[in-house]
Amino acid sequence: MSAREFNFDGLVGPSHNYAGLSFGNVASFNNVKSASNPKEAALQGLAKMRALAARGFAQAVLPPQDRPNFRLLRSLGFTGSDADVLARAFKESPVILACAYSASPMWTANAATVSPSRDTADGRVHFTPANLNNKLHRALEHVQTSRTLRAIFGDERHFAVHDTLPSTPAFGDEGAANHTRLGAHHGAEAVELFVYGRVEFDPQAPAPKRFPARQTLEASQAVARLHGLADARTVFVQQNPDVIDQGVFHNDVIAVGNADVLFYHEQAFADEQGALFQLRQAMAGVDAELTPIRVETSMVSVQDAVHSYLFNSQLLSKADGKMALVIPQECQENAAVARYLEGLVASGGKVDELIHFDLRQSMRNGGGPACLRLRVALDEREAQAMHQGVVMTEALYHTLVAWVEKHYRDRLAPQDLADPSLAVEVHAALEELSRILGLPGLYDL
Ligand code: SUG
Repeated sequence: MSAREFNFDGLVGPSHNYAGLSFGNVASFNNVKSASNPKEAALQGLAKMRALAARGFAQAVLPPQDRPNFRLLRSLGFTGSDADVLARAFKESPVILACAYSASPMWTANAATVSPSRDTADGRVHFTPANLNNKLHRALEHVQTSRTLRAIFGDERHFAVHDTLPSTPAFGDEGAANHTRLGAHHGAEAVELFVYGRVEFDPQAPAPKRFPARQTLEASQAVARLHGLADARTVFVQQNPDVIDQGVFHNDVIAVGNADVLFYHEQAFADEQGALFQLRQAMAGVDAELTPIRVETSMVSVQDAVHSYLFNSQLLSKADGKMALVIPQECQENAAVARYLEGLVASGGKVDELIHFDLRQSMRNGGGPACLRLRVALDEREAQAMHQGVVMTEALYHTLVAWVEKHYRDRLAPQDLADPSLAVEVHAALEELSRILGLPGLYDL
């Protein structure tokens, strides 16, 4: 049966701000404490969704999460009324308050790992929400993410939403940002590639020295087991620890796959030749041939890749068999990257089109086009079985733009997180959003 790849983009929440919470993520660190514009951030994300939906790509939206997370604040000893909790947290630990307020669920590539039904033993689509346990602000996400995925993919004849892995360093799991499928096309059986940063139970295995490796081999293996993936069609490869130390905190900052194409930087993997060999062998088993697009350091340095987010792009299959590369506008502002891209589309290869977006608000926290989307390949029956209210249409786009215009602020500075009315505004916005999306009870408000 044919299948389409839906991109579920995260709708940026009303508390989007720059708190410098992600050690190892260069952009997050560099923009700490600058003022954000949540309204602009949400509109930039919606513009991307609308444009891609209008081009005929299957597009849906994942809603933001309730913030601040009062459960976290209360569990850490901030007591009293909601206003008291906020005031005390701001005074005693503004960084914890920022964690409770983070709009990080917008980066839905980290929401879960998804295996389409063609790959799994029981023929259902499997989801494992990521525990994101490397960072406090992100470790909060999986509770609502699980609830949201179960609301959208509730039909157990077609979908299985697993519990997250144990939230402990051995099972650090960052979801689809370290996972991709390679095969002939979206509807075909494919090889699932898991890229990990370190190995918990092998202290001899190479690991980064400066910045954390967020994904473990043990976590990737557990997800593959839970999803019932065949060994012969599952490949685990290690990310190059040196690039993690240069700011490549997820594999999707240095590589992206789509259908038979793997677009990657020559320094992406610890053992490039070994990775290609394993992939080619596994892909032979699904009658597909790998098309590598390898970018050399002499053309684009790791630093240029990290600053432009060249590889945090979406590779999208078009009806004519070619692919479009969805890039952030920063790629055109970087001379080496712009030159490389010009050559790429002129080369006569699979990628023959560039689609660029202004995603500056998200980019300033280290989130490019690919961070903002979770890929879910669905056949026609599965696409019908999921909740329909999240599918991006022209009508939904306009409704959401009006909703953003009504509820979002256009400036959030660090001290604004202490303002008790912000919490009230976020609540009101989400209550209305759950109605718009036809998901009553989505939040525990
Ligand atoms: O986890 N930034 C996110 C960016 C996630 C990007 N996702 C992918 N590469 N798939 C992170 O580092 C910054 C939040 C702050 O500093 O306020 C943040 O969480």
